[in-house]
Amino acid sequence: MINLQSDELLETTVGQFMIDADKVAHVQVGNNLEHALLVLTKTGYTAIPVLDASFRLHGLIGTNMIMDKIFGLERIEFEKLDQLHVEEVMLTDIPRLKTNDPILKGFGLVINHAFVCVENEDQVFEGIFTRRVALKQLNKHLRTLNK
Ligand code: 2BA
Repeated sequence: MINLQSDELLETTVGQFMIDADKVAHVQVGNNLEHALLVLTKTGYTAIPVLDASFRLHGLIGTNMIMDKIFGLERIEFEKLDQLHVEEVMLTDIPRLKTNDPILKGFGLVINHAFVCVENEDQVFEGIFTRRVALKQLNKHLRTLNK
């Protein structure tokens, strides 16, 4: 257990609490929007990372981005789902963390983002740091302090 009043919390890193890449649903650059919508719907997540074949992080794609792209003036243009690719829709301006970043940096970022992708020095995707994990750790430590 980490004591909030000691330096121990400051020494804790994002890597210790991230969800590892092999447990994170993702799509690849080159996948069409139909595939992305299928993955998002089946996993139940509203947004997931976009990676390339070398597992490098390119951005995020969410159901809202896909729906926004296929809304025409008079109807939903479902035929666009297999014509457009994730890289034409994904969000590329995203915060990124490194495994050895202090957990406090992660806490700060998940105030405005439901999750933040974690990558290594070569931009290879390592996992995600989620708001749920951050709140769980903070809750644990605050309860310990309160005892
Ligand atoms: P959302 O999909 O909007 O999910 C919001 C919260 O709802 C999640 O918060 C989690 O508490 C719950 N939730 C949603 N789908 C779930 C599922 N299939 N299984 C269990 N719980 C689920 P966080 O856990 O903090 O996740 C924040 C965001 O991180 C998620 O937002 C999603 O975009 C992404 N995410 C989390 N785990 C993921 C994974 N294994 N693969 C891909 N993306 C993930």
